[in-house]
Amino acid sequence: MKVKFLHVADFHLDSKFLPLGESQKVRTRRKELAETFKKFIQFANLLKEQEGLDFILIAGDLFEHDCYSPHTLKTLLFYGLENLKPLPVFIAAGNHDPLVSDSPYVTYDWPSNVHIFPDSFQRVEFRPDVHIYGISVTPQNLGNNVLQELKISNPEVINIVVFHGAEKSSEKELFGDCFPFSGEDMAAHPCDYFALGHYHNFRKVPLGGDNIRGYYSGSPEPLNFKELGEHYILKVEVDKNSGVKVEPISFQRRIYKQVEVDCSGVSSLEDVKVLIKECRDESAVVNLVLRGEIDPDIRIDLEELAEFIREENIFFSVRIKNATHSEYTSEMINSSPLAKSFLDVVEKNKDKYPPQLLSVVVKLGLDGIFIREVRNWDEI
Ligand SMILES: [Mn+2]
Repeated sequence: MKVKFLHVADFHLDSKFLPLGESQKVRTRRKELAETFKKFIQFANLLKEQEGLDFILIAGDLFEHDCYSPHTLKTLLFYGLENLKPLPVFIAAGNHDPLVSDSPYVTYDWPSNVHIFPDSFQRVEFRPDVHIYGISVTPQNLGNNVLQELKISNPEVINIVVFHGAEKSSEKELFGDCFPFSGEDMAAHPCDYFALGHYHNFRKVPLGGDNIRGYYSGSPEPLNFKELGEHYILKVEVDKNSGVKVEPISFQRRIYKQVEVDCSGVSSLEDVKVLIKECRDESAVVNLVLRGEIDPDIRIDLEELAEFIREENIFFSVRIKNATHSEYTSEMINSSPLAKSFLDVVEKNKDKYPPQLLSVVVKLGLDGIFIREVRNWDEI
């Protein structure tokens, strides 16, 4: 008893790519995303011919409800899905492409090999020995823990579940509240594979636990600066006896990466520019982090640096974070009545707040007083 399929999620076709800012770059990324979708279709067809493929699962956020273009739907999406015939394609809508009355899922005729799951769990008997359960997101059911509603009718067959939801493994990862669930909710069901969408990087579920049966394929293309590293679609084989084999395959067109530049000891912004230039990668979308201890009198002008990077075409696109810090000497503090009274206030309140919080307050306060800039605020 076995089955082979592709699991994809979070294509976000026609994504706004907002963080890129410049419209030319947004257009380029949209085209690249479309190319990646075409490659996925070609790959599915090739696999179907060469080694056999049973179906495709799409775990939500295929497009974005508020910015899809009919052109993309017809000439890219429907055309591609039509091309896969007779291969069945199962779609569970996500929070960006919810199943609402004016959704293209409802208003357009989809190719006949496509099945769109409704707003509560539905079982499709793909074969007598393979059952697929899926559910689509709507504004009404979005906050539900849908795994608590799931009922598996026959544990003896291969059971596959597809939905777009957030594994709540730690407070830090709260990512909206779309179909929240935990590893325990998943473990309660006799299922062989959970095809998940929502998190844009590949990851296994439960995160950090054993008994892995769920996978986030992640988005095939990175969509914002946080989505670093490799992005995949998944080729999955489920064998009721020997278990699950998952092979991540990447068609990614552009790498998003983090570049760290140590600015310790620079004597001007020009020095920082030289250091940045050494990291040149014209094709990469870069999360640039400036680190190190610098003279508090040297101001890191992020706008000027961004302009420089654009003019010199050092990266395709960049977001810069100033994580440098300055040590303020006692001479400096004594020379500033404001700094002195600020530190007095902190000292007087030191029993009321955790020391970690106070050290952040001191850092931000002294930066504000001496360099008139707040650095690193998003790490707090
Ligand atoms: Mn998404």
